[in-house]
Amino acid sequence: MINTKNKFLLDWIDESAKLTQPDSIVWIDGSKKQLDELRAVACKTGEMIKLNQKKLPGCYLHRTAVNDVARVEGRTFICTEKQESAGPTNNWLQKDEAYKTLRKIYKGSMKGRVMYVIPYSMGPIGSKFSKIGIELTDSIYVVLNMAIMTRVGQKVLDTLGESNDFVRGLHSKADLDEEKRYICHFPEDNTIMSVNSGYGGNVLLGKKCFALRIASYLGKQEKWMAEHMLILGIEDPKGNVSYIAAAFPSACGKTNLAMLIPPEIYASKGYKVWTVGDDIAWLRIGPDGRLWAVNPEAGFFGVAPGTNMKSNPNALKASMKNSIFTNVAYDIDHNTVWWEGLNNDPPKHALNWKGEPWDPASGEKGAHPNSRFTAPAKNCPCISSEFENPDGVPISAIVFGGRRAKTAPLVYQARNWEHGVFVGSIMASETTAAASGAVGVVRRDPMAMLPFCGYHMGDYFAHWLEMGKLLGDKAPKIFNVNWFRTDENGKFIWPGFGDNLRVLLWILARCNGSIDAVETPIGLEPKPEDINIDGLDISRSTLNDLLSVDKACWLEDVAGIKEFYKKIGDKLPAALRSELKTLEQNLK
Ligand code: OXD
Ligand code: MN
Repeated sequence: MINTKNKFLLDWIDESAKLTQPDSIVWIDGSKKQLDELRAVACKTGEMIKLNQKKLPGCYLHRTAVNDVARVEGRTFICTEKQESAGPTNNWLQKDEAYKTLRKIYKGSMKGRVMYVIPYSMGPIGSKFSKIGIELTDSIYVVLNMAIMTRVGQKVLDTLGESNDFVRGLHSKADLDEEKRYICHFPEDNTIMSVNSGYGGNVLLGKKCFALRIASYLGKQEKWMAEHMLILGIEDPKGNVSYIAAAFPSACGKTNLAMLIPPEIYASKGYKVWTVGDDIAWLRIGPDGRLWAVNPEAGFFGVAPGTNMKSNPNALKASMKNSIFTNVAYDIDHNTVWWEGLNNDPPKHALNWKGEPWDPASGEKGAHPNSRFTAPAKNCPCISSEFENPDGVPISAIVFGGRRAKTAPLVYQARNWEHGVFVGSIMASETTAAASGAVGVVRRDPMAMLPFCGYHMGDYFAHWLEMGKLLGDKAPKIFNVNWFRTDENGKFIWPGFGDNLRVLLWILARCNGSIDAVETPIGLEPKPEDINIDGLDISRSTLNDLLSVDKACWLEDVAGIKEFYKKIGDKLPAALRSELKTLEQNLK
């Protein structure tokens, strides 16, 4: 039985229950017994399917409504007193107006349903990095996913005590009406309200909503950072581990990089890679003045299609126990799951992600392209021993990246922190054929935070600059990578995947000062001979191509950056404007 005397919490639950009118209220204690009971209920109602327990122990399948399969950026709002606080890159609603609109939609939305109260911690419970949230929801699917993605239960309430310092999250599926779907954030009130969706990214409120949008705002006030970054550790043959935090827009292989498998020539020498996180990093200045990071999450919410024993065996293994699959194909004969890119052997008798009979020969997809697995981090064979460390891990390098066919070289280093913030602010990725719309269109996505920053982007850049001042000479070095350069036939030049370790090792060598670099108009690049290509099917001259800076391409990019900076407006820090000028001069 759950126990709390927290008056702020009890009053808010009371108020929310009066509004949404559930039949009953159930507190989630995080126990296996309670979660098992909820799984049984969900299987009975058809909300989940219990999969083959021999092949996939503890695993379930869930299908969302067909109109509810992805994050909805157009329906995601930052709700503040003044529009300026949300800035030009966020959808904004005046906060009192938003509350008024939402109250109407929530009214009676939980009638005939149970309201579950989920106390959760982002970050190891009790760590100085960590923050507490309470999510109220009418979805068992949300409860079970939150129990994987976060730390849930009584211990969280014990840590919260009588404090008002928690993020309030109210979620109701309501009737999944797209027109009335709202994912609203009230950073000034530590509050999130999500209604008319049942899809993970919109409803697992600990993730993008709290750990990025609300937390980025809190980080600005409290002088820390919430970033859309993976965290990985690289162990050298002597057993020393160095940590890298890296930000990439969607569809750039973040989870694969976080779980990288060292190529044989490195593995045989004793190099290892350890995963701390695959999506979000909370970063603070430690007592030693360096930047330290924790992964606030406890699980992976990974994209299923394309995940296989070659691309990411660690993620695949992590998902084979105590995991929830969402919107993948269902193998009727074996009571298991399948997705495009898992293997070349689609099931003979199957249902597609919508639950309809599906013939793989039809050319239609079995799994939705954004189908997911929710897997406990501790299942991952390469999970770091520091994953639960309440003090986090010290970050040596920050890496930005994107998908650029021609512009960005394989790797370059920023000349200093300010230049590094500039490099992050001009991040961009080109659209692929996988997404709808034109191919090769450049999308600006500074620090991969465009959809996730809970306040004005100009203030966000200023916060990065301020953190650099606080860190001084202890600041991590900043780099940019591009695994996606193509040749004249549009083929990728760099092999990517495990071989990206070759680039990460150059980065670490730069961090410990053991290697020189070459000045270029855009920053510091490796001497071609300093990237190890032993055992690769590429030549030194190809490597030269990968590192070349095409001035015409870059000048075109400068024009794109100017346009983007114009959108940011007056709040764009002068330091970034001056970095842009320097870049332009260097190129001319
Ligand atoms: C995610 C995303 O789901 O960035 O992690 O879209
Ligand atoms: Mn993400």
